Amino acid sequence: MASIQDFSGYQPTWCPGCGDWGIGMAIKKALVELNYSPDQVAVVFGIGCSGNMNDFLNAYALHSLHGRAIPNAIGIKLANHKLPVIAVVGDGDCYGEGGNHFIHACRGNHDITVIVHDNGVYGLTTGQVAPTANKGFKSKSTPAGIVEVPINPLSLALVNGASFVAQGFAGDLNHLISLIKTGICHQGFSLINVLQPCVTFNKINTYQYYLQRVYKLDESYKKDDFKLALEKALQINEEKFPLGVIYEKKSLSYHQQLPQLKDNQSLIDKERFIEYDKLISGFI
Ligand SMILES: Cc1ncc(C[n+]2csc(CCOP(=O)(O)OP(=O)(O)O)c2C)c(N)n1
Ligand code: SF4
Ligand SMILES: [Mg+2]
Repeated sequence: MASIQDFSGYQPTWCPGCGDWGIGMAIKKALVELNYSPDQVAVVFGIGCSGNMNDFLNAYALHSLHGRAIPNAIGIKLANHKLPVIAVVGDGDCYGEGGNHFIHACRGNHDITVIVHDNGVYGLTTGQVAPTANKGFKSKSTPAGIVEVPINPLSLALVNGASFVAQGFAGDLNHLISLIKTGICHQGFSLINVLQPCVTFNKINTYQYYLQRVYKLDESYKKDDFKLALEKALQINEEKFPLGVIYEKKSLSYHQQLPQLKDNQSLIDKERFIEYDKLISGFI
């Protein structure tokens, strides 16, 4: 069985106290507890402090372009659908620059797990405003306060057809590990939006801020009730943050409906894809 050490790459360079430390550890622990070894999972990273985890996590990894982690993750999944595929992204990356990809991954029910570091800022580029920041948030790029209203990631995913929507907190490791494990095991698109304090550039959404506003959904919560899920998602707008699986439904994922994969043989194992030169010879 693999250990945390097997999944560990270089020593992280995140600021001391950053929520990314908790998320990084939660991902490693979830993979260990699911009994994977580093060669049995693919992880695609966006660009950002979140994306820097590419160097700190040992697995089959791809450090993609800013905003383009999701289409790369989908490509990997379609080529080798038996491999669990995770995308680790920032809120700027996923809901800003790559917002279009996020919407289409939800409606396609692509079987990937998207873990978003929701910190309200562009951390790596030193604190410009991200689309999850509250209206009026002052940053280097919005010295007078941001004019737009924030994106609500949970409701965005829900109304676009995501079959698994969850929210975690970087300050609650055990709960986050369990959410990540459930998300990876879910068949279809899974979003785990993680509230992540950026201790350097966001002095509003701190650990204290979240500790006063998060609450856990209890056992009696009905995860398959879409209207209730939407209600919970909209609570974010009132600065109340439900933690847990907000919505979960069973439905066929994208690759399960592809005629090319009906025989369940991975594309990379099919004869015509092995002879790649032959495949492209007609185009050159
Ligand atoms: C196409 C493109 N645009 C802009 C950048 C510059 N850039 C790098 S990281 C980043 C912001 C990252 O913010 P976020 O996705 O929220 O991640 P965080 O650093 O907060 O984890 C930007 C704008 C880039 N690398 N590529
Ligand atoms: S800048 Fe913010 S998000 Fe980036 S490592 Fe530092 S605390 Fe974390
Ligand atoms: Mg960010």
